[in-house]
Amino acid sequence: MNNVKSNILDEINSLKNQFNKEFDKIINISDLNQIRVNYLGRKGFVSSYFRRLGEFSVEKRPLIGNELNELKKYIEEKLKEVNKRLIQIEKTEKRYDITLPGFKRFIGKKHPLTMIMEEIKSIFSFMGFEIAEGPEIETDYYNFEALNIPPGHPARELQDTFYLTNNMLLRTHTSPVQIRIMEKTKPPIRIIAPGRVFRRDTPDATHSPIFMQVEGLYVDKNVTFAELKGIILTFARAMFGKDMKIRFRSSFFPFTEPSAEYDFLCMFCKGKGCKICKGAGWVEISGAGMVDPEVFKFVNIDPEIYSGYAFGMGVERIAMFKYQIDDIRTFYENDMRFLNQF
Ligand code: 2NM
Repeated sequence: MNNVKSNILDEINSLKNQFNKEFDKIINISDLNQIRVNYLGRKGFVSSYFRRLGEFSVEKRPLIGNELNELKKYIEEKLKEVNKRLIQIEKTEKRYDITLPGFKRFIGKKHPLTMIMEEIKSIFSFMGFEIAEGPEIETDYYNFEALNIPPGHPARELQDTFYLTNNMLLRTHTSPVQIRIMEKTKPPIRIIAPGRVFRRDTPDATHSPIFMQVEGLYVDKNVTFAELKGIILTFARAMFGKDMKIRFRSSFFPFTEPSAEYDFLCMFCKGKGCKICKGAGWVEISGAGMVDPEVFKFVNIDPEIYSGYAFGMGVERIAMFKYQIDDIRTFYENDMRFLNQF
């Protein structure tokens, strides 16, 4: 009898070991269900031992019954726990197909014109210029009249300007910003006016009806043309290198007197003459001059006390020289093959 008892207890123990081995191999819900049926089902291992209880004496039955109940509880607990984990995994796999390739993320970067604009602003900020902004929709007064461009002047013509009404237009330069600042500020004034400007031009490799400008203005007592040349030269060297040279040619603007157009030494051939500068050794940048006393009268600055210089530059043009781009239109096409190069 003792023998029988110890045998059945050994058998129950080895059944537990067998269960543990099979339990470790469960990888999905169907494995789990199979094991549940094999061990806990009506015809399963545990039930078959319960059915054999009658073979043992009344005194032994509680001990064996207790062992079997413990084993049943043990198996139930372990299966419940793995069931929970498997359900969680199946839910996740339904939401995400982990076999798909990942999404490639673009790392954004600044547009080349933004980078050049920031560089220009930074160079002039370093030289003590404040940054001033104003509206892109302007009145005839600020865009033309206060700049000494009277009615009938060719610069006002319908071909050159986008008019919204008789009196309202898209600014053709950022000079109106300078007028607005001079109206309400007592000199010294030292500003740059960066921004978008508009002209009725047919697009080609060097023209765009929308482009960007930076204009500079310095008004104080005893401001001279020599300082203007100094600031332009300092800018040229900061932008294109310390061996850069500049050249002024006399010119005319209604809002400056005297006026000049200024050139930079060709960055590509260093003055020797090449295709970019068409053999000249110089590339034209923009215009500059001493603020005309007529303009000062519009903004109530006394030209007997103050003088000032002003200059302009096209941002696209500077960027085209810096990056060797031969067509202004490529800046606005948003072609990633172009933009990714910078
Ligand atoms: C240029 C060339 C020369 C200019 C003049 C003024 C103002 F408001 F002071 F009169 N602002 N900008 C100026 C002068 C702009 O761009 C080609």
